[in-house]
Amino acid sequence: MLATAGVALMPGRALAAEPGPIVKPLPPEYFTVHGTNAEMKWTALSGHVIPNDRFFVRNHTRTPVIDAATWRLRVHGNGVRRPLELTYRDLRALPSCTVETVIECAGNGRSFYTSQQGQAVAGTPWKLGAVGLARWRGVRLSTVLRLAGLRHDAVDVLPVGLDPEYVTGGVNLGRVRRPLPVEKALDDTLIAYEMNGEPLPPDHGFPARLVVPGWIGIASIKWLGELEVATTALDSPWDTQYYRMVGPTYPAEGTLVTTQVTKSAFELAWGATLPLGRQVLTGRSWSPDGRVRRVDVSTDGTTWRRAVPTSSGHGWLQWQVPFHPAAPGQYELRARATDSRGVAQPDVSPLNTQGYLFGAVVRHPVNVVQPSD
Ligand SMILES: Nc1nc2c(c(=O)[nH]1)N[C@H]1C(S)=C(S)[C@@H](COP(=O)(O)O)O[C@H]1N2
Ligand SMILES: [Mo]
Repeated sequence: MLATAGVALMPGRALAAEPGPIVKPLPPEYFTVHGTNAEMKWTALSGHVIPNDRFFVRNHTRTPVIDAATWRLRVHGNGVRRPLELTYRDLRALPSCTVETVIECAGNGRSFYTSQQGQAVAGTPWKLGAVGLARWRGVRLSTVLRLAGLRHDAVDVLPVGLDPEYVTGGVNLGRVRRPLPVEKALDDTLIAYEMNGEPLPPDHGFPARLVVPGWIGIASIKWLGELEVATTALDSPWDTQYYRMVGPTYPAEGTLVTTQVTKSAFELAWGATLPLGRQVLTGRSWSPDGRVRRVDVSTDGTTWRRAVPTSSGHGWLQWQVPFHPAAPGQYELRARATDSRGVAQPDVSPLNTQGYLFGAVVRHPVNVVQPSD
């Protein structure tokens, strides 16, 4: 492999060619491709953490190729007393910490509004694979904000990505960006430069990205180039036009989406074929505060049994449950997680036009067959 400008070029990939929207290989065993995005297949999982080559990608445009040697992170705005510019080397020299946390798209599970609830929604028709858990290493955003002399009356931080400007319906919305309240910025937000022990892969934000635990994926701006800090509220199309809950049960202007909702998934292909007989089903559940109290599984829609945790539950909870189908045929598997506050996943998610935060119990079809010998 040939390394240039911080990007590993695969053998056979022409140097001069315009890279695709996603740089890394997208083998069909690991991914379902939706335009500029790639969804992780739930059969591609092995350990607790999702390896970099299997982690889902959500790009508004395309993965930019950024040279770490010339990259700068600019921190400016009336919310800081000492505007500054950090090089990659500067960033890596600051005190670091490591967090294991989930990044999940606000639209993860969106397709179930349609397939399960019969409702039309706009956006990428993800199943449950727009989520991943990784070990992120970097510098606390609070460290950088304090270095820049964060003012006590600062209210918002606007991280701006270095990917191409996003043009939709003939309108240029500018660089991908979304304001983050100072409280969250100072709490547990990270400027990450490593993912699972390696420099961030290009598709996941090289050389640096935000990681905002518990919040929807758009908060975790990739290819970070700028942080504008202000003493007045900032906005962007990603909080005024997108990532708002708009629908029959929401106010007309919609409500801002910040945190995620609790979800569960089986580690099975959609419509998987399973043999008749005794077996073990495995899956994972996760919630925005990183804690799941319990998970119940049903294979007939009426009786439920408690799943057995098989991991510490840090970031997401791995679990298993026995399955002993008595007859061949179609089954619908359901997993329902209960979060740390005792709130269980509902049967229905209230409709919103852009299909965000599908937290209802997903009905996962499987086909049980007589094993042929
Ligand atoms: N600059 C930039 N940051 C971005 C995006 C983007 O298109 N551009 N997509 C966001 C969205 S919608 C999600 S869900 C996450 C996905 O992170 P991943 O591609 O590393 O999985 O990145 C977020 N950060
Ligand atoms: Mo997203």
